[in-house]
Amino acid sequence: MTEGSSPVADVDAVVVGAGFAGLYLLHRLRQKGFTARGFESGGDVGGTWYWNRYPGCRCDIESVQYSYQFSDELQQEWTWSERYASQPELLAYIEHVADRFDLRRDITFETRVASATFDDDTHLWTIVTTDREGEEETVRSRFFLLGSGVLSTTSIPDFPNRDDFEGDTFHTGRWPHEPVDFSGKRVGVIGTGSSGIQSIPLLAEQAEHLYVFQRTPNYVVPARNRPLTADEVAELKADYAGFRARQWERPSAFLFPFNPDSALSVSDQERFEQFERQWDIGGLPFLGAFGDLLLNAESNRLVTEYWQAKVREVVDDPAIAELLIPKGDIFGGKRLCAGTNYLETYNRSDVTLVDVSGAAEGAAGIEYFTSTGLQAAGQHYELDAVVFATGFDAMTGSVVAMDITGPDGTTIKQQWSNGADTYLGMAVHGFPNLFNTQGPGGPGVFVTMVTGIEHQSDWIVDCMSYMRDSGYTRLEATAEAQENWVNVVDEAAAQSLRPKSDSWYTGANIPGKHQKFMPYIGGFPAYRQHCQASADNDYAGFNLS
Ligand code: NA7
Repeated sequence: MTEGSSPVADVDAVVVGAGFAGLYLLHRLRQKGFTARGFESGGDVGGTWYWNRYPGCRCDIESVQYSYQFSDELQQEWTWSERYASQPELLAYIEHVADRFDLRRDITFETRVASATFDDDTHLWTIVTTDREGEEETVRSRFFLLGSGVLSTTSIPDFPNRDDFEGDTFHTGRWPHEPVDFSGKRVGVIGTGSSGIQSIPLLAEQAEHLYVFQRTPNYVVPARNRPLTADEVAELKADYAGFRARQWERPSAFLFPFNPDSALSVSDQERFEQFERQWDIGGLPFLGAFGDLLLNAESNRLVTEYWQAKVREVVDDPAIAELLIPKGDIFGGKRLCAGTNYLETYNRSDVTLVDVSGAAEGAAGIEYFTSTGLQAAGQHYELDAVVFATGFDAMTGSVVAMDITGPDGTTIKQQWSNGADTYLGMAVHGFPNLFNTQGPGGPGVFVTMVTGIEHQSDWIVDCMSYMRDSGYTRLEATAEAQENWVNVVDEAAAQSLRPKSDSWYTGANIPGKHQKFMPYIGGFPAYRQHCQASADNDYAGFNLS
């Protein structure tokens, strides 16, 4: 730029992240003739599946559904080997997509977006990135598109003296690329969410002794992962389009046996048999046993009762079984966990479950670390390694980590400190020409992620095309449209029992974070209608200029 001239855009869009969302955005932008640059802090594509390499890591949604559908050639040439793909297979798939559509050439790896500032004179974002060596680059872009991840900003609680520990430490969401050998080691795992539940059985197989420090037990059902048969794959590939169409009509964009009846509408015996059928299917589809498990407190109590009996059946020691049963929490309020040999692992003599809830008399949870282990519930545990399976600053963490400043000087971090309000889950009043994917106010994790990503990305790039065709250079969600959308999101949440649970959906897992149930849970078909209605009405809810 020469002095005095107004800056020009380097690209039409900057895309943050090279996971499922970032990659598809880049592909779609290219298809529609937009120029784009992607920035990714990791060393390669993959997002969640690049970072989460812990033992046992796999998807809890069936792979044939948790995959792209924009290209039938891709669907036909890729064959999933298991019902729930493991992390290596998912990563191989994403790498294949990146190669097949030549997406890496637009992406700068090992580079973070540090800041983005919108200039209201030029209608451009000035984006500053920092690479691993601290080198900065500035890019001017018309649009700023975020695919930075729902569960990508790891969280490790601030345990006293944590740095004193001289053994090895790991976070499940930042697992090393080299294999880690825990043989002969005393290993502590902190956290019993999905990541803990997937990794604990495999860590137990390796470690000399495994100590699981559990603050809150979680509901877990058997995943029942298995290889896909050749017949299943052939049947799917013969009508992938029909399968996808049916998927799109489900509230979660996830096909599984679903019984719409109330759990209260059948006899005790019929209810038990239905729970048994769904238990045998395994995984998250267990929640499809009855239509009102998450709507009606009595139905939820009945499924909880069924589940508790299963725990007592599987776990040999009655005292351990009681510790593994959540006290008073909604069944499925937190994301239901799908495990393999999880409960059974507590029958091993080389696994100790330590209650760090602080509930026992005189106990105070994890008190502090020492050079050789940690002090918890009044006792010192000597450890060689600690695995933090302590989760993420979900949904907003990766967005507020960037210094994103709107035209009035407000940062998105400041604006979201009292609640992450959005319009349609993609736009934020005060932040023109910015679109987020899978963020607060969107269906996010309540629809099959990859399907939701494709839908939002298509909508975003269509909106950009509309602006290009109409000569608009600035778009901003109106305050009124955003307020109305927040009400739609809140009303949908109010129908469900889920917000009653403290979870990462509500921000409760991060001390000091504003607490509110963030996702839109009105269902994928309803969400698509809302998005379509805006598009059909010249992007109603936005000011365009
Ligand atoms: P989660 O589900 O947020 O689980 C984190 C776990 O870490 C959970 O058991 C927490 O207990 C525990 N935790 C957090 N802080 C502490 C402290 N201070 N002391 C003891 N224990 C603690 O994260 P995941 O990675 O397992 O799963 C996230 C999502 O990824 C999952 O839902 C799937 O969608 C995929 P708490 O319940 O807070 O008492």
